[in-house]
Amino acid sequence: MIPLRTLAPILTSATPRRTALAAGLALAGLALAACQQDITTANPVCVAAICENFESNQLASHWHASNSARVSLSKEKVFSGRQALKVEATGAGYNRSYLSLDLTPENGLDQPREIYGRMMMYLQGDNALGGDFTFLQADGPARATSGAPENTVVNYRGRLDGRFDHFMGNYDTRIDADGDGKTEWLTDCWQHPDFEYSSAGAADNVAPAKPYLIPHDQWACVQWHFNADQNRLAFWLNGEELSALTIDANSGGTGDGCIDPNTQAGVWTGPAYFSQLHIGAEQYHKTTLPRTLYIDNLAVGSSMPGCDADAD
Ligand SMILES: [Ca+2]
Ligand SMILES: [Ca+2]
Repeated sequence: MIPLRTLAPILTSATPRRTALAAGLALAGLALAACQQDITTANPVCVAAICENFESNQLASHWHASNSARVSLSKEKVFSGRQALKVEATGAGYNRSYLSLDLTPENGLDQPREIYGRMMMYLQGDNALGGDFTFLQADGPARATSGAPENTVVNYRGRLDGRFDHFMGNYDTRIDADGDGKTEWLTDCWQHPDFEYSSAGAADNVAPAKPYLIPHDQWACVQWHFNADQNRLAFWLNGEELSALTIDANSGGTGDGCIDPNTQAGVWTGPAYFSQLHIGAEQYHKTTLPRTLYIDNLAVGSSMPGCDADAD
């Protein structure tokens, strides 16, 4: 088997360069155009532990697609090269269209307790505001000290909230030993930017600040930092830190709320380590509509891959 990192030679990685990012994103049109023109001549080397640009003829065997019909390589939209990952969420209740990777030494990371990541994401505008979904998840086994039952899986998630299609953080814990479809260790916590929403009508609605809105019909750079030891989640969108979403010691380890705030006292307790990474779409609610997104240029490692790394 060819190691994944050798399949994706066009990515580069860099420590965070906020100024460079901001400048690069101010020139996003230029950068995107440059990337979409001809990457075959680009020759930067991806130095992140995990890199994937989706250019191979088929998904490498270490990637596990939850369903090959809705998680596929596509030439319809690309950020780099000739292909990207196409994800089609069906709407109308729970469905999962994930591409998953075990975080093992063979795949570039050995059960890390801290990961940084970057991916380019293109959310189609069709069915905008059509319910929420997770597009990024890292998970692993609960720490024994959390009090969670054995075999509980802890999920750190980057998620879209369909009220404004804005970025939100989500924490969940899953154990269903009795097989009734319900977790026996319920948390399901959320963290949002400021907004006002009334189901009575849009007139009173106040959307989150623009940096928190996930753009439609264009590529956006999503970055994240998860630290299990520090109970930390942090996100960036198009190079801007989404500081209102950060969960860490400064936030008291908690977010805006949880379905059951008593479990773990609402603290987003990290897993013992991250054992899997998932990208794609997972929807939950009956009212969700079908959504299509594309993902390209994934990089994950022990330092932050930049948004502008591929703009040459
Ligand atoms: Ca590509
Ligand atoms: Ca159960």
